[in-house]
Amino acid sequence: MTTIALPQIIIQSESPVALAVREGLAAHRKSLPAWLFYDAAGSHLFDQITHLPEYYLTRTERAIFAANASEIIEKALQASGLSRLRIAELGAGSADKTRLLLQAAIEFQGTLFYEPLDVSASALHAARQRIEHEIPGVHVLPRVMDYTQGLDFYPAAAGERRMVLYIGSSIGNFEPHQAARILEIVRAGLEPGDTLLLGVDLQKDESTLLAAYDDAAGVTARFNLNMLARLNRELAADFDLEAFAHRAVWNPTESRIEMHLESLVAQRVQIPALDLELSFATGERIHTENSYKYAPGQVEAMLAETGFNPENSWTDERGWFAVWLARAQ
Ligand code: AVI
Repeated sequence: MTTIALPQIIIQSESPVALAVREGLAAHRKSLPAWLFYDAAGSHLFDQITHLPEYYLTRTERAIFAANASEIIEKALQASGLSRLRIAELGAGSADKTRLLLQAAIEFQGTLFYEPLDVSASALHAARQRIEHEIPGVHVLPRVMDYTQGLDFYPAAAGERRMVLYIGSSIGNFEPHQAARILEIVRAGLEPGDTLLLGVDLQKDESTLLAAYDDAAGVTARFNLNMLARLNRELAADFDLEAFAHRAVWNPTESRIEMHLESLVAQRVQIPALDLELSFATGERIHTENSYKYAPGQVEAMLAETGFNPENSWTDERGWFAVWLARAQ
């Protein structure tokens, strides 16, 4: 009897985490993408960051909404010729500050459809339960989606205008060309007259910025180092967290805070799941995040270039953070 040897097909498929780590750490200048921060432990640490005294961003944006939510909703409806809003939110997460806007919209129109979009189904589920419980009249329609790859909203009903929230300065974590691309994606999902509410952290003195990204209690350091802890957990890597230090640096040329993890000694690290051995020199860094700080004119130019008319903006008394209401042209 003849035996026929069948060709062996080996399918190699790496997870998004494995692919990102291989690409970032095998490079000459080592880096890891900022989305790797947000596993369960990292999301919890980020939540702690938002309550730190030095991290002014969340508190300042919330104060802008607390003072101006009704006016924001009124302006979004104005000039639209339509009488009702439906609100979508990109990267909604816990949707905490959003409540102020949802509450204001309910006061105008009694009921509201709210479509939070996020990559985390569990964060969306929790936000839905909380919001429907806390703000009667809001119907939450969660969508699990990576908005950087494209957008797909539920259709608006007749007489409804859409308002998309992109708040928290999330746009600041993208390179300016990627940020513009995201605004183009949002614009493509809107009808003329719909609006975008964009929250952006502004340029300010270096010491305020450095303190916000290197707090005295060390929470941001733990957030940054959690990225290595995550690789230890998920890829069986052997990063020694004591042998790396958190560094926050202001880059004035690019107008951004950079976060890095600096190797404190010459060392080797194994990542068995990737069959990878890395070597680090003393002082060598892994670049983990950029957080761009914009001037108001730059934001308005980017909005105009991507098909929006920046109609109104609100800021705090120190001019540290600003929120734009921009209408799709
Ligand atoms: C989510 N993002 C707007 C934060 C920021 O300020 O860039 C992430 C962060 N990184 C360190 N602290 C907070």
